[in-house]
Amino acid sequence: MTSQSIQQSGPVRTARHGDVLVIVADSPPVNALGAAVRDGLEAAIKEGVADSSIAAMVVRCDGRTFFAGADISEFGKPLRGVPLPDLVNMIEASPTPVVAAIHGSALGGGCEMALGCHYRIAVPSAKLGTPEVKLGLLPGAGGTQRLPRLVGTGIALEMIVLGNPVSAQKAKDAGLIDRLAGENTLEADAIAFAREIAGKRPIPRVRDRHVEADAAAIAVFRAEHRRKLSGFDAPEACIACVAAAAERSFADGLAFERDEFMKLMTGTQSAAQRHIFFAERQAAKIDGVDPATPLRPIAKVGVIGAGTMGGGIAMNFLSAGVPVTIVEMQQEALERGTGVMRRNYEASAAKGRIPADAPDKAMALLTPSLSLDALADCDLVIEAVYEDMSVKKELFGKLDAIVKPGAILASNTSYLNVDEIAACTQRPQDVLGMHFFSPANVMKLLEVVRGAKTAPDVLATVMALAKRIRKVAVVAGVCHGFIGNRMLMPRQVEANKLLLEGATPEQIDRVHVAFGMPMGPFQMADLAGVDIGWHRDPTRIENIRDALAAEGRWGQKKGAGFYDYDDKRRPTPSPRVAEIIDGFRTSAGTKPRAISDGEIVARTLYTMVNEGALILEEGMAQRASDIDVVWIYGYGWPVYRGGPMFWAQTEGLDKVVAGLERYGFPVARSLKAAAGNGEALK
Ligand code: T1G
Repeated sequence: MTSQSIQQSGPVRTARHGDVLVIVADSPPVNALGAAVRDGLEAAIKEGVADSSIAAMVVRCDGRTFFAGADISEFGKPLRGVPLPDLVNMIEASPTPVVAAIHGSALGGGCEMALGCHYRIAVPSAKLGTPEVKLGLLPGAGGTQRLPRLVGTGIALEMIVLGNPVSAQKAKDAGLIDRLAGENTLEADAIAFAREIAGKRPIPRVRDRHVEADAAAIAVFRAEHRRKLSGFDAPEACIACVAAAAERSFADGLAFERDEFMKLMTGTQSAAQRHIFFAERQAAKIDGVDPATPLRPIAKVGVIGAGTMGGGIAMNFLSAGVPVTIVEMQQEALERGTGVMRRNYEASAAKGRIPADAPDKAMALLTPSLSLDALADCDLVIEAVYEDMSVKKELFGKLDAIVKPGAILASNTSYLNVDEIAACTQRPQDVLGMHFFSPANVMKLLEVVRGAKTAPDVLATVMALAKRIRKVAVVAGVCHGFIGNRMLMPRQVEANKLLLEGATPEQIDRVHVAFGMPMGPFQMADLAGVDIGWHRDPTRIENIRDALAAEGRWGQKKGAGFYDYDDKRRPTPSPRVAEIIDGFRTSAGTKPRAISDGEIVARTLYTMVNEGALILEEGMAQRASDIDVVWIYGYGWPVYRGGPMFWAQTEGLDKVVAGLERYGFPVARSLKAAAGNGEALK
């Protein structure tokens, strides 16, 4: 059947296929439902309704995906165009049936658009979801009222409160879609389906369906996810809206949803979470490097060191289908490391997180070796050996002679000077840092450390590779600790000083956990290991950490660190640690005083912001939002606070500066200037 193009309204066009009107939106990159798209859709639907020869309509998108949601960049700005809820209601009220034809991801407002349609068809690879909660919001175009009516309270809670998409098959099984199309025949199948349902009456409207109240499902859901949702405003609002779908009329439910949506939209949490959404994507952009820079092909990766870090690093590439050669110096260490990797995969498979055959597939791509020569054909080699400059310098000298020209050499160092390491090779332009965070196969952050001589294409290649291995990469400059660990230092210094002045580990940790961090500085030390970075001389006791390490209080792994632990690793405040701290206070002649939570925040968190401002002044981070991304994805900073630099804005830079000055800290010039001018740190 030939089509006849009738109308183009901005990014939306229509084409008649006999008695079916196909409405096509084309608004790259993700067909976000911005004002022009909404107005175009409104015009197209009105055209179809007004034409009595049209028996049914199909709505679909060009490009890689169905509507991926409202246009987030429009939020916080004056509304233009037809509001999305009104558009969805208009479609649902149409006397001519409308079929949503879905490919890619129908997300947020896109899923709500589909719910307003009368039928839904999708290709098998499509996903449908309502991820608004990840932006600190809730589906605000009727999704909280329509989705429960279509799939029931239980699945609606999973989709709306956790924000995870479902596959087309799961959507079909749940009744969210009516039919699966051929992967490559969506439009034709949708037109055929439209003809099939064109004469059916009554036209099915989701709003006419009923959902039974299910308080038990809600109670079970809340209990199961309490920990993960704590601190966030949006999840509870989502749950209340899903409950309203069963308790109120559709109209009242919509009104309730609208009220709850506006409360969230105007709150700081959503602003923070939307900030991180864009910040994460902005971090992938490298200032001064053409996005079209040709990348070096990375077909094979070498990893040196099969310990915790090396094994975790290797797993990232194996999971992405990239062959890895992993090198250790001793057979026993090599076997232990590869054994840990396999067990990690098998544990994930046992939990259903990866397919049952994934462990074998991944490990089949791994080539263990005891010789650096095995790295000769690798396109990228990452070292994860002992954190010692002389060891790394010697290794890079050897690698320089072994690996092929054009291969990239990366160090996983957490602190050390990448330029010094690069200088041990004849190819400093091919050298950079790739700082993974432990456990490397789990943590999403990757600090990509740009050396003074790192070539632009090398940097662009590694930044692109990060996305391929599902990491969030941030460009860092060469300085001690780069971005994240550098900001950790003032926090650690002040936390230990506060102990000497009268605070306790549990008080400081409690303040940080109440702030939203997954754990406080001392809980983190016990988890990572109090002995990390210790000089290993038990007779040399210069600070509290040395004293703990000297008597074997190395943290959770030893059953004792800053806390005492039972056999289930549950922590309790340690009288022995209190004794040690008192000893240092006495030696220093310090009389312990009561310390307020506010002082702890100022001295451990404001100082981090101050260090972040210095990092920006020195060009060690490209932008303030990059620093936020580092702390969200590398250290678990609560996303609803938007990262340290965003949080400082919401706290008030003048308040941060006043706090720093009150406790005697030299305030970064840029921070003081921004506070004075009422501007944001860039
Ligand atoms: N609005 C505006 N821009 C968006 C966008 C959106 N919804 N989604 C993506 N972009 C931009 C993104 O910033 C990037 O821009 C480019 O598109 C490619 O994105 C009323 C209120 C769809 C799975 O939360 O999950 O609907 O950096 O790099 O990896 O109830 O984008 O190129 O300049 O992520 O292939 C709900 C968010 C909105 C979905 C594709 N929808 N997007 O992933 O590409 S709120 C969402 C995504 C809402 C209603 C409520 C992903 C993707 P640039 P990308 P990708």
